[in-house]
Amino acid sequence: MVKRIMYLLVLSLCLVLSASLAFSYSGAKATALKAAAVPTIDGKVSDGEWGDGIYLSKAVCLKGQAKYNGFGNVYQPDMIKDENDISGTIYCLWDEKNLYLAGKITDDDIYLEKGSGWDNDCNEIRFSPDGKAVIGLWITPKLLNKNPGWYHKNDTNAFESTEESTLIKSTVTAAKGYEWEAAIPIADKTIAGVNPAAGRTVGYTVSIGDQDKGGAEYSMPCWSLNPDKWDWGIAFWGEVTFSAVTLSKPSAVSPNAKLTSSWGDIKTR
Ligand SMILES: [Ca+2]
Ligand SMILES: [Ca+2]
Ligand SMILES: [Ca+2]
Repeated sequence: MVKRIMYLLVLSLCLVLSASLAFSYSGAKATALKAAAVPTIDGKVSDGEWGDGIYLSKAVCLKGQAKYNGFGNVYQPDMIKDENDISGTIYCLWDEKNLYLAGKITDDDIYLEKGSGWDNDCNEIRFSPDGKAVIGLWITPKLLNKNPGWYHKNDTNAFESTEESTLIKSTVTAAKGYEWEAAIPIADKTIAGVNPAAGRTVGYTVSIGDQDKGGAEYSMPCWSLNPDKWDWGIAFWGEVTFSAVTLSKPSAVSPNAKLTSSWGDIKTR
């Protein structure tokens, strides 16, 4: 444990010294562990399969009335009732072949009627390799209530599309929530620019889009280390480092990561 803590301290110091990205980051440091065992992409986030993730709920999201966040999204955190309304955990692992992403979301009113990413219940995950270009993924368990899909927009190659994807598997439980898993080949155009590799650091931000009542409501828990500040850089963006440390032992899925930004294991801050 001591060795691990020392490793994290050194890692954190290196990150501070090497920080040169353009966004005014929130100060959040996350580590995405390497997948020793490839997650089974079956649309079920099994205990221990993904390690710990970043937990999002009303308690850790931005407060206040509807706000524009700079990406074209309006956040309405005041409309979130409780953890049953919307909450959940987003996961990230990597290896030489794939970037692995997953989400396990509690939502008491599933809405998947639309053919776009953000008009449905969805998870938003963005990376930025340089603090300028954004690689955005809006992943929904079902497009038009049929199959998993996503809207993705990548500034590094100007690729933008909405489509179903066989890379994503999902499970929807009406009135309770949904979960999804994806293995995205590193060379896939949707994530061009992320280039996960041991020691590489990129910007990231995650949030959950929640449509309820027939799509009439759009509240969005957005993870933030500065929930009282609405500046989109300070509030939303953190840095994630892809680590050579592997997720090698099963660990319980933690709903308590809260403000600790961690993907794959308990890490940092
Ligand atoms: Ca699985
Ligand atoms: Ca809801
Ligand atoms: Ca919903």
